[in-house]
Amino acid sequence: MSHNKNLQFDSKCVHSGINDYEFGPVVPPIYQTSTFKFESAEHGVALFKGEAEGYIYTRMKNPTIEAMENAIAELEGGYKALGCASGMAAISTMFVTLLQSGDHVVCSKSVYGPTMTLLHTVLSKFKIESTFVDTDIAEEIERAVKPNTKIIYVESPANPVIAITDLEAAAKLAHKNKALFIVDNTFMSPALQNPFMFGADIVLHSMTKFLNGHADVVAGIIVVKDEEMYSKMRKTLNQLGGVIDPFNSFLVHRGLKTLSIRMQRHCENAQLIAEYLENHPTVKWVRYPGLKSHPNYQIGLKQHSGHGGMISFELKGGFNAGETVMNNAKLCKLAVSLGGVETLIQHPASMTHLTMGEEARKSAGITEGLVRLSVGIENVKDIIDDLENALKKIPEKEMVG
Ligand code: LCS
Repeated sequence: MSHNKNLQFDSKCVHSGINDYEFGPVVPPIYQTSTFKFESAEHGVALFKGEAEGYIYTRMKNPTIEAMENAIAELEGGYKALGCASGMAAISTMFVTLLQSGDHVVCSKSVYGPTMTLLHTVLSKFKIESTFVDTDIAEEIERAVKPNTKIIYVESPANPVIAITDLEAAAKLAHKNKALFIVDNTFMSPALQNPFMFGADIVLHSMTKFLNGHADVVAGIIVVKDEEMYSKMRKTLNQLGGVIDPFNSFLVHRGLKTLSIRMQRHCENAQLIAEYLENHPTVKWVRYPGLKSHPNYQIGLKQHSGHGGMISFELKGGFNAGETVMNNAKLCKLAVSLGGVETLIQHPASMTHLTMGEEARKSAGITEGLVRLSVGIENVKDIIDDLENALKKIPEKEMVG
């Protein structure tokens, strides 16, 4: 990895994690094998004892997976990374590794629905408590911290309300209370934000999104800062078993090569679309980190180098108007997920954030009329034309609200 250290970020996207392989391929081969042959019984024992370097079984380690993990660790500025079968596998493996019965978690009120549901339903069975607060207000985190708080967990920007948490302030609060600060960096990707620079202890991603970028893989990753954490996390992942497979790793690694230029286009398009929506007569409000109307616009400038591809907005006509737009958009596909090259539109209250329940949604600011756009890399004119056509279909009586 070290020869890439001095490269610029976009060059690292192309070259990180690539080793020398037999026959000299320029990309890592797909080692589509579940298991690896030992040279002898003694060699097998040495591998299991950790006295020899090598591969045993793909759930434990695989060269294709390792190549992708090393690339992402390098892009995030971490020590090592652990490829998981999904973003949720990464999140649950992280929580199970770090928490025990009696511990407490402070989590953003606005997070991907199943992350909140995991804490509420699965981890609560093991007597792990959680408090959900507006982590974009640092005082709220401070008020929620208790002597048994072990983790402060945030998404920034958060899914789906695009709330921005001051990462440096949250990290300081966590460390003052001997808790770990964990950041889900899915919405930004390492091309735009490196939470380790602001004090994060662990960075997670759903690689299903921008890292892979092509809407053809479900995967996740945990990036850690040192060997002690890596080894703890690897042991748990090995027991829980939610590892990524070699083919998906290959696809993610391929996607990474264009991460930098994709993110650049996502940002350019989303900025223009957010400004277009903010000035549209049918739109009540727009949340995008690149709009000065964002309450934490200044904090965003401090911690990310681009404003990303995710926009939320509410129409004056509320849910009914939103439904009209979603049903009439053609280029913007009506689908959940995000971060791919194609523009997607969806309704969090009835889709991605349904399991959170109405009360938790209300408290997180996920209004019934909120529409979420994952802006793709198409020509921005085509995306705006598509939205304009769909917005035109809103009946006159629903234009005001
Ligand atoms: N973290 C964030 C911020 C996410 O947006 C998602 C998925 C996850 C974690 C979980 O990752 P997965 O297991 O799906 O790879 N977000 C989704 C969304 O907003 N729509 O569909 C999935």
